[in-house]
Amino acid sequence: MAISRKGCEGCDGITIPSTKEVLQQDIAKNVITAYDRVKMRGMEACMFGSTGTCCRNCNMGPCQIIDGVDEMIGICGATAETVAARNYARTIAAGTAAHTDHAREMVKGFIETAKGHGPHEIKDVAKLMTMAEVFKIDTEGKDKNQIALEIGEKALADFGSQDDNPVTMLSRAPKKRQELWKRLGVEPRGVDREVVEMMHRTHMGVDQDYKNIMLQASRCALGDGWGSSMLSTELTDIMFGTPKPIRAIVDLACLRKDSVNVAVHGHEPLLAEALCLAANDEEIIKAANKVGAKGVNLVGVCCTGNEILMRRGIPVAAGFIQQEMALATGAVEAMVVDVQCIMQSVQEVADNFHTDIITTNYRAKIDGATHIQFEEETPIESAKEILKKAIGNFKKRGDCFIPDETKQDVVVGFSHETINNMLGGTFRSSYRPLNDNIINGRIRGVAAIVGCDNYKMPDNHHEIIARELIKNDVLVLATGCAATGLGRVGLLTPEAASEAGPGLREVCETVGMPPVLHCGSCVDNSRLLVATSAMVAEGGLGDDISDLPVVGTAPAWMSEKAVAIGQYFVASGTYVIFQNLPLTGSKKFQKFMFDGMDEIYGGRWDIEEDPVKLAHKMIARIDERRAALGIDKQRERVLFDMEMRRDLGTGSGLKDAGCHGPEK
Ligand code: SF4
Ligand code: MSK
Repeated sequence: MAISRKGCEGCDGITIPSTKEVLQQDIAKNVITAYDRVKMRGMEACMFGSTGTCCRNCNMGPCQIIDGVDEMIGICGATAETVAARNYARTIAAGTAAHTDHAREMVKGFIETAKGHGPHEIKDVAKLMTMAEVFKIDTEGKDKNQIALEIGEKALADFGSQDDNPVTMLSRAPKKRQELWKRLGVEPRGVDREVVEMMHRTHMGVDQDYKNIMLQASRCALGDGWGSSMLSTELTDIMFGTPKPIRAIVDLACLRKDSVNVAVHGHEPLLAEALCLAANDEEIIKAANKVGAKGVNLVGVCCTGNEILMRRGIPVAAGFIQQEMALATGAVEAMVVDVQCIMQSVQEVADNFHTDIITTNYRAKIDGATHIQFEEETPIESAKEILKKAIGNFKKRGDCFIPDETKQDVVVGFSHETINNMLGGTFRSSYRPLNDNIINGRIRGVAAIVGCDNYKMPDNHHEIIARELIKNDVLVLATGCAATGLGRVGLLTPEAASEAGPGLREVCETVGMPPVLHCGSCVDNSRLLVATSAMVAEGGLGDDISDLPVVGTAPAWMSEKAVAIGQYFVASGTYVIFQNLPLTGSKKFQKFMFDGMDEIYGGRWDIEEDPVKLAHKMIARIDERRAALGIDKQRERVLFDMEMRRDLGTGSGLKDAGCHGPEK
């Protein structure tokens, strides 16, 4: 592409200081970013594609459907609602497939670890025992590896199961929810099977009833959330450790001038964990020293970044929206990628510098990049080969610019277990204090802000929504690139509690926790399913997830995975709101996804472009749920005496992790 940037030309609409700083540098003047490509396209996105009514499922089309216009239905007679539902369902199937293929690799890695192969070990024995119970494995007289092997084999069977039994983890949902799924016939069976059936049913001439299509779409999405994603999260925790609160830093400032910078980008923590181990190996440190570097500085990008941030405190340099910017600093010797959310443009940006893009997974190659296959049987050897290639680039580094001022502290590591211990204490871990604080109104409700960044929208929408929510006493749980963005603006620190409403602030300051809790990567949204089930089990907030004052959003979604995540939350009984969705091209389908879903699942989709209004729609739903539970009155008398403050509980271990709230 032949355009060259002058200063921060094209920076309008960008609010991220480090991005702006990098783009203003001379070294970045030839770097074309996705921001530029959005502008260079010079045309609006296709109306039919954006609203869900473009069908290209057979070669009589493509057909662009206009709702309500008889001449503008499909050649085959497909209506706007059929086409919109089919497209939506296929998006969910694609998102589920991505999570599922990722999860399968993690389960296979877990089995290898259980067999004693490779560098990893069974770290979290308590969680191993919890999973043994879920999988109904007799643990008597067996060592941890034996138990892990049995869990791994049963977990692997959940992907390809051909019988009609539901996936194992579904039993963790509240009983009432399980019964509903059974009645509706949406209990996911083998996860792979649900994706295949979804693709079949949306093939030309098969399922042509939008409500029936969406039943299978829910089943497929539930197979993602309660099946593959949950397996991935739980077994990864057992292998690499369940996250605990840890301090770290985010933003491009975590790159180092004096070290070989290796950015690890993608999703699967097997590669990233191996790189972490190899980076501290004496042979690698010596090789780095030999070229004049202090060592290898590993930094994360996207959800791989979140995985190693949560467990090891390794800094995250960039979320999705800054992947090109990390390279444009000129300070990265190699960007090592595996699967999902890696833009092809990273190669073009890297071509301006000394940087190697190293692909590592046979599924995901990029034209022009170097491929070094990550061998799961010999992970450390693969990781060392990759790092040696990066070290070899260090002396070739030319001018570079690291925006040092933008370094941001964060406290991360809020797994379901952490939240459980945080308010209840290590020795009496329970969701009781969280439920009580919701009942007494100090915490108005819980909102998940998850998912991607998107170049089509201003990059501060996560921040606007989060600030509005915490100001109104809503505790925010964040995952994925949304969490990285919220970290970049300082909301993942206990000090951010000063911006919260009085009730939430009191809870955060007493416990020493941030008002926005980083719960992990995009597969880790399954942690939120476990947390909501635990809240129901604790009692006092109804007997199903749909009774809880809990809502979710992935406002700036980009990936198909976000729609799969949204659908599994809706089908689990949660209100989910995005800034846009490809369903507005059919009035009937949209009404069904909003009101129809609510009638069936007690959870629904919604759309609101304006971030402040979006936050207030979430709050309105929380208040509606509070009123239905009869706890809306409590919010009016949030008085804190010393005894009540003590009741909040301080046995979280958070203070030990250095997470003190502001001194009183
Ligand atoms: Fe057109 Fe029907 Fe073919 Fe879709 S399936 S492209 S609506 S003819
Ligand atoms: S990486 S799926 S941009 S959250 Fe999980 Fe970020 Fe969305 Fe990819």
